[in-house]
Amino acid sequence: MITKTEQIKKDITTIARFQSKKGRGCNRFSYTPAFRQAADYIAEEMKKAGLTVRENAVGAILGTLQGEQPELAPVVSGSHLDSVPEGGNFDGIAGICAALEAARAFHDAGIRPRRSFCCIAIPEEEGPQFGSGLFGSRAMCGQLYDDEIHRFRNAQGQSIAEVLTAYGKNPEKIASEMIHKGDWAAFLELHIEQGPVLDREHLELGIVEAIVGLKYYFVTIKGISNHAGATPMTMRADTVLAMANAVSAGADTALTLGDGTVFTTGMIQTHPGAGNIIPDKTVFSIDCRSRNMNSIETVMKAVKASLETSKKQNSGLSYTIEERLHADPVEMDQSLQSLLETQTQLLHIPYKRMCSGAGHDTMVFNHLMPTAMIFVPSRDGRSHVPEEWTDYRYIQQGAEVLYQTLRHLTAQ
Ligand code: HGY
Ligand code: MN
Ligand code: MN
Repeated sequence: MITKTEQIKKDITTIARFQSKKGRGCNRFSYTPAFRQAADYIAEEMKKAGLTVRENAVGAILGTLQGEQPELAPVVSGSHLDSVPEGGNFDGIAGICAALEAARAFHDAGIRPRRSFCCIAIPEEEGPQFGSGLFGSRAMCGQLYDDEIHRFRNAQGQSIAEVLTAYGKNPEKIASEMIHKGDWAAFLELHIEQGPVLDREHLELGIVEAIVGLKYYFVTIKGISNHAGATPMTMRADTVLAMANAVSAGADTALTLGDGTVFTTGMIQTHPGAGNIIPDKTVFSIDCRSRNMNSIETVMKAVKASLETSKKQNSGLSYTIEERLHADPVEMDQSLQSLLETQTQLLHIPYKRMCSGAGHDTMVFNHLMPTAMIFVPSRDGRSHVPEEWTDYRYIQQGAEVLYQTLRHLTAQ
């Protein structure tokens, strides 16, 4: 094996030190000073591995090992550098470090590939900061919503454009730097599974066949605030009650479909937010995912029907639903999967082909090029929590499969 576990461990534990705020788990939010430190560390390591490094208009770090025929489209590998609040140290980072270790392997072996190899660290994949997700890759692929960089704002009310500018970027350059079909030959991403499958089946690697589709919404319900004690139940326009009915309708429908569709409400804001005041405004998130987009439509129909019923039963209530992220389900490239499988078998790594329930930047790049993903096990299937853990040995094995596959692809 060329790739080194100790080096991967050093990279991951070093990057884990860069935190945007104190608290449980990993808190590294795009475009904060901690994010800058992590980006600078990765850029330095890329340079040491002989890569030419640049940073693009959305703050992605791209390190390129120039091939003998630089006119050929590069093969790209990497993942995201940001974390969820109170997340883990492996989500995204494992994929960046695996791609970085592959670059070191090329360098240490003195290999100049025919086609360039590019290692990338992508910003703002997670989404909680600006209430969306996959921002870095969507910006690079021209998949932003109209005026998203000015409309989507953080908890301090700052737009993405304002935060990017404060980070030293020029958001107006995003459009001119977009990648198009043919610009990259392929995108491969190593990522922790974030679910229980590999861990439960004592396997050490997953070859992803497909990534589920997802829709993300903010629902705003407006009602009438009043005294919690003196207002009879029959005289209320209680926005939390309407939310509770809508969330139950969505979750019950997902469960009843029984096709793996999932429904989550992870963000709830009430106004004015005092325990003895009936809230006159509730904003909550809906994250719905499925391999079958019709199932997501069915779930959202049930949510809307519930909100309509609440509104009919109570003229004091009104609501709006805003779409914040849409990503179609995608299939991974068959020939890339076969290449990964061959390398995995050559290394005698116990593996299986599987579907990803989590979303990834790969699903964005998939619209413009062949893509593939390598999964490594999540202990106890946990992720997006401080307990997130993946043995470094598994990441190194995955990095070796990635490297051998990149060797093959960059020789074509
Ligand atoms: O939510 C997701 O699936 C990813 O972790 N952003
Ligand atoms: Mn991730
Ligand atoms: Mn994540």
